[in-house]
Amino acid sequence: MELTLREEEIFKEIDRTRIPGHVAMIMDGNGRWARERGLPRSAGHRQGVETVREVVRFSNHLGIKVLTLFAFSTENWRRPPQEIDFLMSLPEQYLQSELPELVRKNVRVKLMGDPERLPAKVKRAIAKGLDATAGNSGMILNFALNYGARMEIVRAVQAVLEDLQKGKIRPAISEKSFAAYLYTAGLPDPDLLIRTGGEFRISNFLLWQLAYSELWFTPVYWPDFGRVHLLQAIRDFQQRERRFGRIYPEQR
Ligand code: V07
Repeated sequence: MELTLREEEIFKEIDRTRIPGHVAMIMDGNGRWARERGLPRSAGHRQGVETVREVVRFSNHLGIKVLTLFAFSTENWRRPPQEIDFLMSLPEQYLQSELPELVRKNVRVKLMGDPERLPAKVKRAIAKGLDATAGNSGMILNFALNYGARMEIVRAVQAVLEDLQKGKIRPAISEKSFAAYLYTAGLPDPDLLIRTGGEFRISNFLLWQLAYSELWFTPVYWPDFGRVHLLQAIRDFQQRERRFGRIYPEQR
């Protein structure tokens, strides 16, 4: 993969043996990106999909094992119907163009969130993506779609109660046994959360799983997010990690 000079510069500062295993992203700023250009919000979302293509490719290239992208929250249903319609065309659009490459590059597509409310065409497109990549063993590309962390936790508790009532489990729960009821069962917790678009919030994303994650925020709007920014985030992540738990960082 050909890197620009600026990308190369940051890449040199990165320890390739300590790439974060799981990176999660809140892809914010599409609407503002569009408004500042006098374009409809849909133009921002369309450009946002371009960024997803680029980020997925580059994450895989860097050796990231799990990439989790917050595509649509349970709160996003409050947006105008026209915008929701457009957003709901994006999973199909993305998979239509990218699925062959994902299959070829051994990427496994996963979904987290409640599929119930999703339009049938979205469910079909995603089922096809899950199916076509189910046997892949490389990077896991995890799309959070109709996802909300509190809902995830409440559903997990409901499932625990159900298993308890059926006599499948004893009335005891640990962090580990509880985590098995979350959408992320079997996946490592995110090492790094990236949020674009300038807000400093978690916005009901992965509340349980982010307990020990490094958080990285940038004012850059998602459509403008690129390889340079991902490299910066990873470099900063590694510098923070090197200080982790140490009293005197200058003593090596
Ligand atoms: C969406 C593009 C990225 C910026 C944030 C909002 C708009 C990719 C997907 C997607 C989802 C599932 C899947 C394959 C692709 C997507 C929505 C919005 C709803 F299996 N981007 N993207 N889905 N945006």
